[in-house]
Amino acid sequence: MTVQTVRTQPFLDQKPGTSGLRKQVPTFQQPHYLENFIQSIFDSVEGCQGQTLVLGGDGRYYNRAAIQIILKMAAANGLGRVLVGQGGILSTPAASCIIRKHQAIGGIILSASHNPGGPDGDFGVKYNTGNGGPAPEKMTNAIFERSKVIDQYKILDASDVNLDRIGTTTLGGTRVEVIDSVTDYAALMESLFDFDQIQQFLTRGKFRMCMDALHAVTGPYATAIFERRLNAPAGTVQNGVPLEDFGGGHPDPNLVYAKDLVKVMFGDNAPDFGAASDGDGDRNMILGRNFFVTPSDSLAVLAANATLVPGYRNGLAGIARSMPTSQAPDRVAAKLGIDCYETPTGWKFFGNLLDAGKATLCGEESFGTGSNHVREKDGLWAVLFWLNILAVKQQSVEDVVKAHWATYGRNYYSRHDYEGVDADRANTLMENLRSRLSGLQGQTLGGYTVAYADDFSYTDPVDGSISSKQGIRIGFEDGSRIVFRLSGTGTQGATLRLYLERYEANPANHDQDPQVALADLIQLADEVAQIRELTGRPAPTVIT
Ligand code: VG1
Ligand code: CO
Repeated sequence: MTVQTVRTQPFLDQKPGTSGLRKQVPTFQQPHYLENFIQSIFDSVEGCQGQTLVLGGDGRYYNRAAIQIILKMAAANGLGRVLVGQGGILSTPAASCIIRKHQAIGGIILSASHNPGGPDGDFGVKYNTGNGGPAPEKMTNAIFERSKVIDQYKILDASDVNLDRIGTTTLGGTRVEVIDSVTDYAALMESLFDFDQIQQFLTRGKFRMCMDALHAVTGPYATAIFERRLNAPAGTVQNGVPLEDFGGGHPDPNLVYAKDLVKVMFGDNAPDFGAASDGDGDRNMILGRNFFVTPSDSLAVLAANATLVPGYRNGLAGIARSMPTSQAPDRVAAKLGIDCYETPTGWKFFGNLLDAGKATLCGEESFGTGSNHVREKDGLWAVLFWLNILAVKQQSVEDVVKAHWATYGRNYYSRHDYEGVDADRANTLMENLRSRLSGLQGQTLGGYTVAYADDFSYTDPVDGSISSKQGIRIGFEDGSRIVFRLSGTGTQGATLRLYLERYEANPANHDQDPQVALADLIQLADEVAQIRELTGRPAPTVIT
C-alpha cells in the first residue's frame, strides 16, 4: 500500500452552503471533484495527524463509493483512526454523538439531507468539528479558499474496506473501525428520556403511533429504539429500510412530501401520534390525530414542558431559534425568565451558544429541533421528547398544543417556497427589496405599520463574529413579520423562501387555517416584493 500524490486543478464552485457542499451526483462523480474537497478539508483542519475521524452518511446513492475514497484519503493524510458506521450509515445526529463520545477531531457526514437522491439526485459533504457540530463559517470559508488553489491530493493505493462487517482493519497506518450505527446514539437517548414510562405508554394503553422514515437513514434507528427497545408493535416504523434513492421520493418531513403518513394521520381511525424524519435524520415532523404541529410551536411546547423530561429536569439555560422561526419560543423564554437568542438560518450558528452553556434547546422553522445533547438538530430526539411529554401528561397532541396557545397566545406561521426559480430573477427580487428597505420604516402597508425593515445581521455573542445579509425582514408594529431569504441548500436555480408570522392572543380566534389567518400578510408580501411577477410563478411550490 503506497501513498499516491495526485496532481489536480481546482474547481471553483466548492463553496459550502447552509449545510455543507451540495451538488448533483454527476458533479461529485467528476474525476477529482470529491477528492479536491476532502483534501481541502484535511488541509484546513489543524493537527489531524494521528487523530480520530468519524465517517458515515445517509445511505444515498454514491455514499459507499465516496466512503471508500475518503477512507483511503484519511489514511494517506495520516489520520490515526476512522470510526465508520456499518454499511456506511450514520444519521447526522448520531455522527454528532459519536464525535463527542469518542473525542474525535471531527467528522465527515455524507448527505444532501432532504434533497432527492439517486444517480440524478443530489449528494453532499459536511464537515463537523470536535464539538460535534457543523463547521462554523470561519472554517467553511477556509475550506472554500483552499479548494480554489488546491493542486494535489493524497490517497492510499489500497483495496476497499468491507463496510458491512463490524470490526477493525488497518489501512496503511490508520485503524478503520466499522461500528454499529445505532448503539451510541440509542444509549444517549436512553440517558435523556424516561424509557420505562414511554414503553408503558406505547404498550399498555390505547395509544398508537406511526413513524415514517421515508426510506432514509432514520429507519434503523427508529426500528431499534421503538420496536426493539420500547416494544412498540412491529410496523410502527414504516418505510424503515434506507434506499439509495429514497424510493424515488423527497425525504423531507412536511405535509407535502410525507404523503403516506399524512394520509394515515388525517384518515379514518388515525393513530394518536405520527412523526417523520428527513434524509439524514436531523429533521422531524410531529402530527397528532388530524393535527399538524408547526415546527416553531413544537420548539415552544418542548421548552415549556422540558422539566417533565429527565434530561431537562433542572430547567433550561436559554433557548435559541433561527431568525425566520416564529416568536412562539420567545414567549416561553420570557415566562421562564431565560434568554432567547435569534440566529441566522443553519445549525452551525447554535454551536457557540450550546458550547458556552447559553442555550439548552434550539430550533428552526424548517422542522429542526435539538438540544445541548449533541451539536446537530435531531429528529428522533424530538419524537422521543414529545412522547415523554405525552406519557407524563396523558393528553393528546392537539390538547397539549391548544393548552399552550391558551397560555401563550398563538403565533400563526407559514413558509411559502418558490423552488427552482431562475437565479437572476430571484437575485433581482432580493436586490429590489434591499434597495427599498431604508424607506419602509413608519410606512403603513395594507393596514400594517412597519416598525423595522432590515437585512438581518448577526453578531455571535460568544466569539463576536459577524454574519450579514442573512434575510430581509419587515416587522410590523403588532409583532407580525414577513421575511425573505434565498435557500442555501438547493442545487438547481434558486429557491425563494417567504416566511409569514402573525400573533393572536385571543383563544377564541385560535382555530383558523393559518393560510386564512395570514392572508393579508401573504398579499402584502406579494405587493412589496412582486413575487408572482418576478418569479413568474402564480403560486408557491411548497407551503409548510
Ligand atoms: C434549509 C433550512 C434551514 C436548515 C438547512 C439544513 O436551509 O431552511 O433551516 O438548517 O436547510 O437542513 P436553506 O438555506 O435551504 O433555507 V438539512 O436537514 O437540509 O441539513
Ligand atoms: Co437534514
